[in-house]
This record gives sequence, C-alpha cells and structure tokens, in this order.
Amino acid sequence: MLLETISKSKYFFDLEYNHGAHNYKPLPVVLSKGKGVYLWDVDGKKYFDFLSAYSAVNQGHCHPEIIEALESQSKKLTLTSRAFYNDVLGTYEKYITELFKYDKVLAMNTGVEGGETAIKLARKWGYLKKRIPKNKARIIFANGNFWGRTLAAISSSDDPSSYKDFGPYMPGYDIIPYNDLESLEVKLKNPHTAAFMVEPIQGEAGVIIPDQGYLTGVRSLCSKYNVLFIADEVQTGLGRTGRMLATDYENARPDILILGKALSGGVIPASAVLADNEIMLCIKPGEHGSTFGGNPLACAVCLAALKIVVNEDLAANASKLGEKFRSSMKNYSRISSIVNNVRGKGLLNAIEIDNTYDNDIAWEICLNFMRSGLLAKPTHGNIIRFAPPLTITDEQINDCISIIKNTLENFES
Ligand code: IF1
Repeated sequence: MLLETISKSKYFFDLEYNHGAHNYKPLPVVLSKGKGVYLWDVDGKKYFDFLSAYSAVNQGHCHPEIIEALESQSKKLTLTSRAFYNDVLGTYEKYITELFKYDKVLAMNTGVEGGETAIKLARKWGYLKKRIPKNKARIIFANGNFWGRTLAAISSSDDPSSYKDFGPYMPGYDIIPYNDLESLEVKLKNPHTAAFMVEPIQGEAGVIIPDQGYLTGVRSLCSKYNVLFIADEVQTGLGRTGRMLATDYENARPDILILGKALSGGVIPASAVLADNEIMLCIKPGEHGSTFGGNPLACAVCLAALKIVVNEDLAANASKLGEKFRSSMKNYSRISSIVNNVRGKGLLNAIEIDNTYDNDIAWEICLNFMRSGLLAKPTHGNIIRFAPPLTITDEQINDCISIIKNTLENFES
C-alpha cells in the first residue's frame, strides 16, 4: 500500500517537475478533491485545509451555490469582452457597490491587476484633480507589503525573493515603515504624493497587525494632505479577519478598495476595485480594461460568492472561532519551547517559531501537520499561517486545534 501511495503521488510530482516551471516549492501532497474545509489527496487521504488557497476559499471548497452559479452561467454565456454589454455585469456591479457603499466598481481578474488598477486610478486622479505635474505622481507603500508578482508590484517590495534580478523597477514609489504614522506624514507632505497603498493586516509578511488606531490615523492624515488611501483587502477582506473588511475595525473608509481571492470563492479569477465617482470617473472609455474583466461567468460566480459571505455571516463565525483558536494556541505557546508568538484577527492567524531554530523547522512542522491530516504552509521562514475556510464549525476547529497541538507536542518531545 505504501509503495502504491508513494508511486501515485510521485507520478504527479514528476509530471510537474518535468513539464512545469519550478517557480514554487509545494508541500509534497497531490490534491484531487475539495469540499468545505476538507481536501482529499490522490490516495483518498483527507485533510483540513488551513491555508484556504491564501484566503481565496473563505466560503469553503466547491460551495454548492457558487458551483450552481458557475454551471448555469457557463451554459448561457461565458465571455463577451467589454466591447458589448451583457446581462450579468450591471447586476453584479449594483450588488457589490451597494454592499460596500461605493459609487462604482471596476472589475478585473487577479488581485495584482486590482492593485495595478488602483495605482493607475490614483495617478490619473493625481494629475487631473490634484494637479500633480506630469509624470511626477508618487505612491507610498509600507515595508513588508505584498500585492502580487507584476513588475509594478515587485517594484514596491523590500523582499529580495520578490524583486531580485527583475529590475529595472517602477519609478515614483516611496517605501515607509508599516504601522508608523510619523513616517507616513513626512511623505504625505510631498505635494506630488497621489496615494498610500497598504494592507490593513500584512498577510505575506507574516500576519502583521498594526496598532489599534493606525488605520484611523492613515485615514485622517490622507484626508489632511489630500492623498488617496488605497486599502488592499485582497487577503483580509470578505470576512477573513472577523469583519466584512479589516478596515471596518476602525473609522478608516478607504478612497479605493481592492478585493480579490474570496470575491469568487476560489472558483474563478476575479478582482474588484471600488471608488466613488470623483476618483473612478477620472478613467475615461478606452483608458483601462482587460479581455476577461467583468466577464459574465465571473460576475455570476462573484454574486453567489458575495451573497454567501453575507447570508452565512462568515465574518461573525471567523470572529468567534478565531478568538477560540488564538486563546487555545496562546495557552499552548506558554508551555512550548518553540512557539514564541501567536497572533491574528478572525481566522487569519499565525504562529511564530523561535528563530533560534533554522527556518526549516517551520517546514518540518508543516510536513508533520500534513501527516496528521492538516495542510498549512510557512510564510516568511519561521512563521506558519493558519487560515481555514470561514465556514469551519466549532467541532472542526476543536479537531484542528488538537491536531496542531499534538503535532507540535510530538515535534517538541
Ligand atoms: C503567490 C503570497 C499571500 C495578496 C495581497 C494582492 C495579491 C495577493 C494582500 C495579489 C496575493 C498570493 C499570491 C500567491 C500566494 C499568495 C500570498 F504568499 F504570495 F504573499 F496570500 F500572502 N494583495 N497573494 O496576498 O493577488 O494577483 O495573486 O490574485 O504569488 O504565490 P493575485
């Protein structure tokens, strides 16, 4: 049986190794089925998914209402391009703009396209409304940011694995420390500054949570200096942190809001940029777009995915079970010799492994989680992120807490 198991998974490892780019180092598990909080590998072994495709399946894998929307729309009309109207986009635009209380939405496909769109909107607004001199607009980012893999995105990164050997880089960027309002204000005083783009909680950096009041400070300083506050909620949005948006925890309404990932419940690439007319109408017909942006299939899926976040109150479940998860893990960290920090909000959590150990320990621990039936992945080196689908139940999270604690205990003994 073991030999059979290894050979079946190895068959797929080899296919990807021989025919695919080596731009990832996946955990050695070959998945073939997903349902709710569960994943199954090619040998039928069942796992709890504690990554949720980096928060893209908040609604759980293959949610029946999303799949139903996908199936029925796929038999009618999948793509028109924006050269023509279709009977789904407007309905979706009305729903999402009323849900998040913005005048308008610009539909794109991936999260990074959402970021690029937000920056283009901010620059346009900077030139047309703030009268910034031509090609002088500046965008501020925070250290530790991650908003994708395009050249514009990696140009704002301070992580060599994101930017090294991909230069030259996008000009017009300023990078400041995260969670530091003084540094922000210095850059906001530059009249050429068009926007500050920031994650309310930094995901890839290792679930970095700013001080209470930081987002309120960002909001008021950006207003004071007439600079746009862009919130990248691609990972933190749609219930993940225990509120519909992570910016909802404070009085910090962004001027431009970027959504992605769980916007489509992990079923089809879809992202959205929301803003009011004063900003959104700076882009005129023919000045921005994409072949698949706002396609009827993605819009039908996103409508269903958003309604699930609302109707199943996923944010409330994330808040309740996230509290339970963190308090249990904090109790464990008190007796642990390797877990030296537990942090998070809602069901976006992480543990930090004592970095006197080499970084491989986090990887080793995740291999042990895998053997125990739970899939998680280290983010920067010694931090393990825990982000299950927001549909997880009380009983399931109890099971996962036991798996995590038992695996860590065995690892430590
Ligand atoms: C990979 C990381 C997470 C994001 C935020 C925009 C985007 C992302 C806050 C871009 C994407 C993904 C990218 C994916 C793995 C994953 C990731 F580890 F890379 F950094 F989640 F933390 N804003 N994050 O987190 O969205 O274009 O990918 O749709 O590149 O390996 P995208």
